[in-house]
Amino acid sequence: MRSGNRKDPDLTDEAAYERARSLSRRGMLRLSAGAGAGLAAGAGGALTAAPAEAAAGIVKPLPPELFITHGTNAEMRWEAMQGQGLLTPADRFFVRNHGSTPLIDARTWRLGLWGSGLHGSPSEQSPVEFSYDDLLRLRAETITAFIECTGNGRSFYTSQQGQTVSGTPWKTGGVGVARWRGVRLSTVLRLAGITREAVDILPRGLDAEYVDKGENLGRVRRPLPVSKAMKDVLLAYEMNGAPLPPDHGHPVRLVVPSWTGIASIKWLGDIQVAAEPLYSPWNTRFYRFFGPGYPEEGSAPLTRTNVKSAFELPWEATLPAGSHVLRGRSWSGNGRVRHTEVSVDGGTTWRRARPLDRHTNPRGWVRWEFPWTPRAAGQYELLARATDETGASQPATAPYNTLGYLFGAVVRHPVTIT
Ligand SMILES: Nc1nc2c(c(=O)[nH]1)N[C@H]1C(S)=C(S)[C@@H](COP(=O)(O)O)O[C@H]1N2
Ligand SMILES: [Mo]
Repeated sequence: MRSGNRKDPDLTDEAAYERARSLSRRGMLRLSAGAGAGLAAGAGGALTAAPAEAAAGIVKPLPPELFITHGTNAEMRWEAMQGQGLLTPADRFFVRNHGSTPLIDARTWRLGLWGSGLHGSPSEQSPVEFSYDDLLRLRAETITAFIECTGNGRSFYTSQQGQTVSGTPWKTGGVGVARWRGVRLSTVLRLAGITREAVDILPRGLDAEYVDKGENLGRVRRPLPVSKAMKDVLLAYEMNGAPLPPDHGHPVRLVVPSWTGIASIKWLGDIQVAAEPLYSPWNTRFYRFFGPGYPEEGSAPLTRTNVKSAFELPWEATLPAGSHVLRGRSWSGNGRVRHTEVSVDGGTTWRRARPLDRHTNPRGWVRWEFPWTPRAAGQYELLARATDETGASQPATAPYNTLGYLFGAVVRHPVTIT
């Protein structure tokens, strides 16, 4: 146990971490000075930009029957999960890129770890390094986990609630579940010499610096508390049994189970490990709740995702009259999904859907089905509402926040019966 006479809150405790992050903006700016956006010299490796012709900077094909594209991002169409098992195949896994997918050569790539939270405080210029082969030689671990964008469902703030929010107008396809194989981040942090004083890490991607409305915010990076980093985070080099594809972070990405997608930094280049709290625009100006009811500097940084559900149907769907078995999935950053209810009459009556999987993975999703014989041709709205192991459920409306994060309300799926 750490000695109890520190004046600062113990930031290795998740709750204390969240409270401490609700600092004044001035406090954050002061603390973030020096944790700058410089390049990781010594980390990195050969790096070339994806060809400009590649659709929206994404390397893999984006057939319109599998994806809806939004600028540099592509969301999965939910009918693409019809007939699939528990995993989302890589060819239809959503892509959320701040810029273009970089093409990185695993043979010259190095992961660099540095900072005041490591023994000897190695500098950014001479970090503790791991090659791809170094990581392959360490004990491998496999986890099945979803990655979900914090903005998944954002478009429903507008279409269902009439609210204006900024950001990519995702429907519910900004989520996927994969089998990730790699090395535990805790193993690498221990090998690099993490100290008992370390409170935060700052993983940083090798994609291009992110320019937001003319302002260069540096490379994509988001602080992660040591408490989470040491718990269940993976340095992943495989996705669904194959080397990580370029768009999903080749050669190595973080997989931070149950937390908002931004935590799972792709194309990982270096990790700062610090004995003091770290800040970046990705935990100060983005990925917090802003708006009425929130402090000016926003809520604490968002961590776990909320409970959601989706039907494996096109948006919008057209079905012939007769009997159907509707299928869908539910998932939650809080843990296991207990059950899902479906309404075919706009939310007046609800009945439990039948679960398809006996064992539920707290970091994955559950599949369910629901028989439905519509009485007449016409327009319907199908609703699905899941409840997770903490008792959290999906309300009729989601509390507003200006950036449209964590839309957790019931989605009204339009279906026409012909
Ligand atoms: N380096 C880097 N890492 C990143 C991002 C990025 O743009 N650059 N996007 C983040 C966001 S917002 C999400 S939701 C997930 C998406 O992962 P995927 O593209 O593999 O689905 O990656 C995260 N990691
Ligand atoms: Mo995201």
